[in-house]
Amino acid sequence: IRFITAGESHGPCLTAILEGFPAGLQLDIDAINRELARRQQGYGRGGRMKIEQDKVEITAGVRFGQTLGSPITLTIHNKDWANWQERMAVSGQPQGSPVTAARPGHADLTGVQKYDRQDIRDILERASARETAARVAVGGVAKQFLHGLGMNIVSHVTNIGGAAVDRQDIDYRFIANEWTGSDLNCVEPAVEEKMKRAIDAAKQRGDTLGGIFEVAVLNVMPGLGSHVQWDRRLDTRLAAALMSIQAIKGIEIGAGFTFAGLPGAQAHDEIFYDQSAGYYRKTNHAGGIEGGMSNGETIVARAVMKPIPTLMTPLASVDISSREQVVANTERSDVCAVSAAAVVGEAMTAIVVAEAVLEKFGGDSFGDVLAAIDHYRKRISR
Ligand code: EPS
Repeated sequence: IRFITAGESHGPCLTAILEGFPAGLQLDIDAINRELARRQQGYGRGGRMKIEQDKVEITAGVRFGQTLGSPITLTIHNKDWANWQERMAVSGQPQGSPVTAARPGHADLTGVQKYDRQDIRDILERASARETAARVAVGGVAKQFLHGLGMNIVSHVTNIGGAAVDRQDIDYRFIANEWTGSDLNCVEPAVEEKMKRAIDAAKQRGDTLGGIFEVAVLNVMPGLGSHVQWDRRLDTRLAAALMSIQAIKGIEIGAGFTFAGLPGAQAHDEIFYDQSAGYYRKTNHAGGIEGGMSNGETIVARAVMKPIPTLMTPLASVDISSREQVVANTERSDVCAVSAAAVVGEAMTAIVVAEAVLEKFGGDSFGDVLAAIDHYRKRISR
């Protein structure tokens, strides 16, 4: 499967086209909308989220609730467009004053240099993480496909501005089956309170915060991805997909950077066998991926998000038209969006895993995929 998105943050809509998706999947559009709503939540989001109530409109690839195997087109209308029609008009003369004070940490400066633009808005409109709404819609389709195969994708926030969950024994089944979520998607209420206070303090200073989220995939079959080529490794693709989310600066799989301090005897997950359970491990430092392939354990990846670069107490910068030293542009923005990024992380993970499933098991129809998986499971359990 492949997908691309289009759309500016304050343009009329965001659009995604998803191609290569099998026919015959019963699609629940309300479930996609619930994912979109989850992405909009989170303590520390800005005024924009009060304007938008993201809903997906599907205009291709689905008939009577079922996917057709043809490209699926997903559109999310921007309600805020009503307030930006002149400044974001497709035709006519430029309206409003251009943005010229580049924000450190944003695409602003390099974007205008690269694309030969004089108004930073020409760059920031597309660099904005608003684009991730389209990815969450695509991920909503991928998630339903994986659910149909018995897999589950969850996320939680482990760190915001240094307020961190230190528990190592996160129970992903609890998150998947019982947890109903919270304001910041953090499973420890006491830590979440600290996170909220950190966000409040940052807001008061006109500052922003980043953090870390974790994504897990449960009930994955072994053998997704491959050791035979660099770009077929599941961890390669998962890391790239998570890194592609705006403001993400680092990825870990399983024990990740803590491997640096572990001797081999403690680092690797010993293998056991049981008649009913088959092969299993008692630990999961590998994060469910060995040799670039899923090994049947829960896939665990973490991503760190830098603080949002739009500060209400702005940093030093340069005006791109006068070249004078100024302070950066201030815009209405979020103080912290890590819990939203976690939902985007689930979506990107779902897309990567769905792609790997379709590569391994082929199938133009959902029924073909199920049959191929059934055959494979029987073979590896012999
Ligand atoms: C964003 C700036 C803010 C955020 C936006 C991302 O938007 P605005 O400039 O309209 O206030 O709210 O996020 C979303 C709109 C969204 O849907 O997540 C930015 O500059 O990246």
